[in-house]
Order: sequence, then structure tokens, then C-alpha cells
Amino acid sequence: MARPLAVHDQHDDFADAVRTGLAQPQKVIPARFFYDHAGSELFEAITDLPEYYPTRTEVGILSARAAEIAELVGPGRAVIEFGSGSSAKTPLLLRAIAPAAYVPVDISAEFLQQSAAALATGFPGLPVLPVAADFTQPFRMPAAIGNAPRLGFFPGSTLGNLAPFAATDLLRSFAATLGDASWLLIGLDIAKDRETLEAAYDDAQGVTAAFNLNLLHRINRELGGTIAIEDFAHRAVWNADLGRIEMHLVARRDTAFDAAGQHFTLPEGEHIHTENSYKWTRLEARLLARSSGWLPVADWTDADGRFALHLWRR
Ligand code: AVJ
Repeated sequence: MARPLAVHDQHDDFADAVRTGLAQPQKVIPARFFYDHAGSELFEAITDLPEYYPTRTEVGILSARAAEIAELVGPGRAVIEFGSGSSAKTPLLLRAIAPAAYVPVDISAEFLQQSAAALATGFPGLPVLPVAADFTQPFRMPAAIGNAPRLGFFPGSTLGNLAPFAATDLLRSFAATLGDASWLLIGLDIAKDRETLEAAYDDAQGVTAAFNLNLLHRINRELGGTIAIEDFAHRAVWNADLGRIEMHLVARRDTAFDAAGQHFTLPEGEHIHTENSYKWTRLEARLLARSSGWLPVADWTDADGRFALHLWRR
């Protein structure tokens, strides 16, 4: 079984990413570094914002369709959730489908224990078998799930952070991990008008701006950074050609700083690319499934067609 990343590994990983990312012609810091303690709390706040429709829309679809999903997948499955499932979505699914076991998989062993314990109290008698692993790599299932058929659960449009090439890799790795005759229930955001999308990633209260800028605070806190945070502004743009929202940190004036043992200078207007959030049409999502070893079975959206839940099988 994969071991949780030790603290010093995470620090080295972040330092390496900052050193290499800021040395590129287009500066980049991967989105996975958003989620330190402060960043995770800011993300929770984002999910409650009026402009950020994905979370509440997906919860709505799931509660409206849980019985239908249960009918299709049948009882007695082991539910493998990619991500630790601290959300309202997990109980909705588990209550509907009468699973044999629940396996949350998360890289943060601490977060995992907490959310698994909280969930277990709501489901007495359900074996809860947390796995501390990086789910972007293949990992071994707990032996205790035995031969129970498997249902993967990957809500929240988390896959959206990956470009199509990497997304198919991850979905193929899920197929390998889950095995033959498995199913996957995945939430994917849908491409839509620019106004709605850009507002969802640049809210009026500035919570998403704070989430993006927290990356710079994190560099200052953890990598001996000397960044003047006020020299940077949050920017979110819908890239229609590539089907993704992009987040950037833009230099508002010429600025210079040290970080991770290196010196960096940015002229006014230069930007650091911090996140892609890909959106899929129904047809694109079905093609994504088929090109990564899955067969589309059913999909559901809300009345306004803003977000989709897709059910696939091997
Ligand atoms: C957690 C990747 C699904 O892309 O909507 C929210 C992260 N970034 N607001 C998304 C995010 C800015 C979120 N995902």
C-alpha cells in the first residue's frame, strides 16, 4: 500500500515545483499546491458562494437521482471514493445504494481519519476502510472488501484540473485499480457562457482571489519567500478554445522576490498560471470515457444544464 507523503517530501515537492515553475517562459505553479490548511478552508468557503454553482448543483443532481443510480448499480458494492469525502455528497450516495463497504482514498492521512470517523458514525455496520494513498498512482484495495463489485466515486469535477491527456491517464488508472466489471460515478462541470464561468472563479466577495493569492502567502510561509503579495492580482479567464477556466496571478507592477533559494523578477503584466479547470460538453465527456476504457451508461444534469453526473462501467 502506498504510504502517505511525509511532511519533508511535501516541502521538497513544493520547493521543486516553485523553482521549476517560475523558471519557465510561462510561469506556472500546479493547482495541487492550493490546498494547505488555509487553502482548504478557503476552498470550503468557495463552495458556498452564490457564484460558485458546481457544488450545490451536483448535490442537487445526486439527491434527485440517487434512487435511479442505486437501481442501475445494484446493492452490495464497495464504494471507492477518490478524495476523502468530507462533503454532503458521500452520505447521499451511500444511503441510496446500500453498499458493502466504503473506501475513502486520500493523500492526507490526517484528513482521511477525521472524515472517515465522522462518516462511520452516520453508518453503523458499514465497514469504512480508509486508504492513505496518492490516487493519481495505482494503489491496492484493502483486502477486507473481498470480492464485492466496485463502484468508484469521483465527484466535484476534480478531474477538471487535468488536461485531457492527463485526464485519460487518470481514468485508465482508476479502471486498473477498480478492476473488471467496476463502475464509476463522476461529476464533471459543463462548458457554458463566459459570464457565468468567470463569475464562478472571480466572485464579488473576493474569496477565490484570496484562494489564489494564498499560494503566494504559502511560498512566503514555507519556502522563505519575500513576495509582496499586494504586487499581484487574481485573474480568471474562460479559454473557449481549450474549454477551460484559467486562473492566473498577475504582477500589478514590476516586482522581484526570493523564494526556494532563488531570485525571481516579474515585469508588470507578467503572470503565473496557477490553475486550469476544464469543462466538458456531454459529447466530450462520453468520448473521454470511451478513450480511457469506460462505457457511458447514463448521465444526469440539473434543469439549467450547468453540471453533470456521469455513470460509466468497464
Ligand atoms: C476543486 C478543482 C473542482 O476547478 O472548480 C474552485 C477548484 N478553483 N475555484 C474547480 C477551484 C477555484 C475546483 N476544483
